[in-house]
Amino acid sequence: MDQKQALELVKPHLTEGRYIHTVGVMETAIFLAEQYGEVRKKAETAAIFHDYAKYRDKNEMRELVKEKLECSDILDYSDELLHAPCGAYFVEHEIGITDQGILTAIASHTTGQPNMSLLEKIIFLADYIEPNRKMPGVEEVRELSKTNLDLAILKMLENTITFLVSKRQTLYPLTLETYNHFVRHTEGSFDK
Ligand code: DGI
Ligand code: FE
Ligand code: FE
Repeated sequence: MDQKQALELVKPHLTEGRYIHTVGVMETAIFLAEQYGEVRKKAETAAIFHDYAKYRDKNEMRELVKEKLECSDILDYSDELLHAPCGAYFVEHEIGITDQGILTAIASHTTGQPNMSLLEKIIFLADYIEPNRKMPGVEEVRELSKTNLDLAILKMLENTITFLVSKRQTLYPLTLETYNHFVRHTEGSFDK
């Protein structure tokens, strides 16, 4: 499947704005793949399909999580979390993508997880820093991404968690475990 075909497959599942975001994630992920030594095509495919389930029916996704996925704890947290693991499932079963590395990168793109692969890190970060994103602090993360993927991810997690706390949202434990991992893992690399 070439890039154009993949984009045509995802397009009907997205709004116009979300499609523009997806193209931004794709371009950013390809750039990061080339910089950090990931296979370009894997980054491209994972990025194109990362938000495949963004607008799926929430009840359909809840049922899928209950019956088929190993993350039923997400049902106690924000519905925003559903589209990542459910997206990986739908992309496998509806699009026919079988590469486990790509499927895992889609599944973990909202919360991250400790010990992410390079591909997972690239998709997690590209989703946050793609050119259409305007959240406060994004520019600092873009700058860090040029030199240190892990520090960029730590800053991004700080921003996301701070944002969620400011909205008094619950924090999914895996989001916090990811944050803890990157704090430990980058210790010593920040100028204090
Ligand atoms: O799908 P996108 O909008 O491109 O981005 P995303 O998949 O990273 O995130 C969707 C939302 O999920 C975003 O607003 C932040 C939120 N989120 C991430 N971790 C948590 C969370 N929301 C809650 N309530 N708890 C979390 O731990
Ligand atoms: Fe998403
Ligand atoms: Fe996204």
